[in-house]
Amino acid sequence: MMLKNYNFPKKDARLYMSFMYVTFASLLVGGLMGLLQTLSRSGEFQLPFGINYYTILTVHGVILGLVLTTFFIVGFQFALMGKTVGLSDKQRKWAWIAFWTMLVGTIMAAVTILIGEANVLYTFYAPLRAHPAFYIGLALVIVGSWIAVFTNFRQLYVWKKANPGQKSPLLAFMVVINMAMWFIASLGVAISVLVLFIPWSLGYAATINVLLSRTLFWYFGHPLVYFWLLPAYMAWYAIIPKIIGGKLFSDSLARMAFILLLLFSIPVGFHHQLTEPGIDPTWKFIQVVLTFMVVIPSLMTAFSIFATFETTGRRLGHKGLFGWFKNLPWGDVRFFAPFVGMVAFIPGGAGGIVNASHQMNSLIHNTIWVTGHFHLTIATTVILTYFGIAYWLVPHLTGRRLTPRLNKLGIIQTIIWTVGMTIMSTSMHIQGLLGGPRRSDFSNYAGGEQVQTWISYQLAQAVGGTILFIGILLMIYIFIQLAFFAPKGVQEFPIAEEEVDAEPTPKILENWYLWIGITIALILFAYTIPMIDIIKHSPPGSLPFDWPIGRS
Ligand code: HAS
Repeated sequence: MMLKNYNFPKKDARLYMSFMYVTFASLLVGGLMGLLQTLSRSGEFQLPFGINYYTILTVHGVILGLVLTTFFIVGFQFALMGKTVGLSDKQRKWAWIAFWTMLVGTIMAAVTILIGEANVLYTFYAPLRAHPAFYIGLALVIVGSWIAVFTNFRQLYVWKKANPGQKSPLLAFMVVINMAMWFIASLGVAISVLVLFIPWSLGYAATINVLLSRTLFWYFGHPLVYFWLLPAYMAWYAIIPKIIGGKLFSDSLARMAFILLLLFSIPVGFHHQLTEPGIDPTWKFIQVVLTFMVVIPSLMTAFSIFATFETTGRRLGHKGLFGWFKNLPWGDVRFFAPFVGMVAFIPGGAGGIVNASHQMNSLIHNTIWVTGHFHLTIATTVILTYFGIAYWLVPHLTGRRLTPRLNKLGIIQTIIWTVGMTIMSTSMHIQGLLGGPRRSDFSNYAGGEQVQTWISYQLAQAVGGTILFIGILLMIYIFIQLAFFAPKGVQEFPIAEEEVDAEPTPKILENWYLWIGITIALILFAYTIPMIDIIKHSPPGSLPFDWPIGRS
């Protein structure tokens, strides 16, 4: 049974909107920091009041990469669960507890960064050390998200009990996969924060095990990028087909792609550490192979989206080789913004494959190429899809309508974003290939010819960054309109249906014991021996406990 045709009760809508308010407030703050950064790196502008470059870089990364994403994802996923399997009073209470825990944690971390006590960037690599409140704040954000995880699990469980033998709604299944991945992955960062960083920042431990902390971070850090991506895939698989007037391409294929992402997204963290000493090259190689496995579900996604576009267009009667393409709803921002996101993922994904290719990684690692890569993936593919979702989700929650004027502004916003990001990300990729380092502001230092060449690319990035900031202001305007001022009305919550003659989905795809079991087995295979090695060879005093095997 699907509950999608009922409108959310006010109590539920208020909950989901609270997550959206934090999302768009974060967009404004984080975006402003991005603008300041690109201006500062252009060499044409000095940061006012002696503000430290690393303070704004940390605010930018933490607020956009960790806060905006997590609040949007948790809020959107709660809305999807509410729509497909329902939300009880008790579950709503837990969802609010999740929200407030995450918000308190965010405020704690944000304050420490803003007062300059946590210039440690969003990866908070040791031996950079922040105020303990920064790590405690991050731990609270994670704990809050875990409350959301178990509430979502419970929502599906209760629905299953009430609907014995029925397959779960596709979107609810996808949410549970994403939350299972998030929970398993965030255990790594939680251990690192609780066992290594907090005791060290409080002064209880004299030193910290740098390699162990980085390894635990990247055990979490790569699935983190899929935690951002999967809600976009939810929209591509199960929402966009409805918007373009079509049906689900294949329920089974969509579930299989999500399962593969769960299996292969975690045991691959070493591809961020390919240049690091202390990890046996054999294990790096194994994780590179697993990284290539995680590309497969994205290729499946590309295939099935193309197929959805074509079959829908042909069914609607559009003739010729490309008639189906020409007649896609280009004027509908709910489709147009995510579509541009999909196109950006073609070079974004190709760049990821370059990064993952062991030898090529040594060319681009720690260069601004990597920054270019993630501005295409998270800051274009994912964010434009989130915007595409917000255009219908926000008015649906506030009982308003996406008017033709706001729709047009959304199209303009998407074009501004595309232009700004093309300039900024392309120049980052080129500067990276010329060896330009990431995370450094050398624009005020005299340098040779090479530094001058890098700075000329940074000037282009400032132009792109300024255009993007205009895009952010426009998006905030549209959000405020949709939240408070657009005319009252009914906005559809689009969920695609299956073909009437669709093949039944194999039951095995919902065998959670099997998939979680394989996930854990793969993680144990990819991490156990290298972790034992790392701990066994750690420097004296760098661990808060005695290691029974003894150091060599
Ligand atoms: Fe990545 C670094 C490898 C995907 C984000 N990545 C990063 C960092 C971030 C990030 C934030 O192996 C920096 C971390 C830091 O601060 O150090 N990445 C990959 C690989 C993939 C990948 C193999 N990354 C992402 C996604 C991200 C993201 C997604 C965010 C959401 N990445 C790396 C590696 C590094 C890295 C190394 C470390 C580099 C270093 O040395 O530091 C793959 O998942 C990509 C697979 C994707 C595809 C594309 C499929 C295309 C689709 C679109 C279809 C379009 C249609 C429309 C249908 C194969 C699905 C078309 C219509 C038309 C008409 C054209």
